[in-house]
Amino acid sequence: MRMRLTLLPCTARFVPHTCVPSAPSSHTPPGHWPNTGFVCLEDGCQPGPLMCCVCKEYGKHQGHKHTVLEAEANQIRASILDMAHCIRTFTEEVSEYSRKLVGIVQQIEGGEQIVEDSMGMAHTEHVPGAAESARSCVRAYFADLHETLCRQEEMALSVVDAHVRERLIWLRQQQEDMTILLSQVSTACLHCEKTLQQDDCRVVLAKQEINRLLETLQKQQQQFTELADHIQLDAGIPVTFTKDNRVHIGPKMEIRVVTLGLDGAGKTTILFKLKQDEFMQPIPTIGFNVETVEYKNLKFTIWDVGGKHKLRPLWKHYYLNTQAVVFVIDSCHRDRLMESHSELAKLLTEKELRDALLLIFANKQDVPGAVSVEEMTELLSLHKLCCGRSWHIQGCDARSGMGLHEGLDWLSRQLVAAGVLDVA
Ligand SMILES: Nc1nc2c(ncn2[C@@H]2O[C@H](COP(=O)(O)OP(=O)(O)O)[C@@H](O)[C@H]2O)c(=O)[nH]1
Ligand SMILES: [Mg+2]
Repeated sequence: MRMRLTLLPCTARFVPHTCVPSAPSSHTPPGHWPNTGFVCLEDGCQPGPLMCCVCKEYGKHQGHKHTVLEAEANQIRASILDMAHCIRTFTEEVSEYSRKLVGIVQQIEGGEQIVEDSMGMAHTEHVPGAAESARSCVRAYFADLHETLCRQEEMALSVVDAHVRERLIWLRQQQEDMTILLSQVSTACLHCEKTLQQDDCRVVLAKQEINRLLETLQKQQQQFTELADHIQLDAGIPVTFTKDNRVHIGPKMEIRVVTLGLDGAGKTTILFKLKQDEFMQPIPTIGFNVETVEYKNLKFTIWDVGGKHKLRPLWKHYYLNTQAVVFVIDSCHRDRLMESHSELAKLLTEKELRDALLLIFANKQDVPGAVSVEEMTELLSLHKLCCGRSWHIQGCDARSGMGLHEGLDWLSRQLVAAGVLDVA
């Protein structure tokens, strides 16, 4: 909010306050001031404080506190002089402020300035003001953005072109294969037809060859059926965009996720729960489990790496090309929270995980007394720890599956800018 000065009303602004003496009293001749000599000090008499001997003793100022006129006048003169000093300082301050205002307006607007060149010749030069500099800054930012977008668009188009090229090569190869297959089938048919019309001896002699031919045809038919079952002939090219403007082609976008956390936090249980309620191995994970979990238009390849102390140095081998880290914390194990905190802090310093999303599962929320998401955020100082990266904490119960899909939803929202359906 901008502050403004409250100005005096126009009429009052330049009118100095003057002390008007009271009108002559009734016992003085008109046009003459009474022989005052005194000044009344009573509050009620301030509009007419002058006192003559008559009104002091017998008139309206009788018995009032008073002072000598000369002393009072001198005191007023002294205070006017004091005030004059203050007014001078005040005027200087206002003038200085006004000068600064003029300077600031000039600095914002910019303008012509006289400068001397190396030959000592004076000429005018345009000096950009703050407004122009701010506009240039905005233009530079958007030009840069535009350039980046153009580059990203080129890359995305080249991905589409490469996909189309490969697909067309494959389809043409298929066309050729089908033409060859058809000609082989028709040659075999002709051969069979010819054999049918031959005499018995030749038919019998051709038996082996015909069997070989029929066998080959059967194999080819089987291969063709398998191929036709697996391949969907669809001209569609489904496109998905990631948040960093990369393009993905295909019905599902593949995401590489690594699940980390202390041993016993529930990583394997989460993985197996996501993998459709599969039976969970009751044994601790020694090496790693890897599973593909499909969810909406995403295909997560989840690496579940053992969390025992000795295995933690191995975690780093799983970081490369990881788009998201799922860090699992056992919410009912308060005395291990600090250990989780220090492992998480280490992870966040890893260069290869710099751009990875971070999803924290506060697991085992079903256990009474479990640390809530809010408390966990506070206890692990997550806002401070994860500052500057995309992170989210999600409460969950891996046994029932509560909260797991919400976590995947968050990941999908972070990764996909526009999906196949959004763009269509
Ligand atoms: N009550 C409860 N127990 C869980 C939960 N998730 C995992 N567990 C149990 O915690 C133990 C360790 O789980 P596990 O998945 O092997 O942990 P990991 O070492 O991180 O892979 C197992 O006995 C699980 O049954 C949960 O959400 N609630
Ligand atoms: Mg495990």
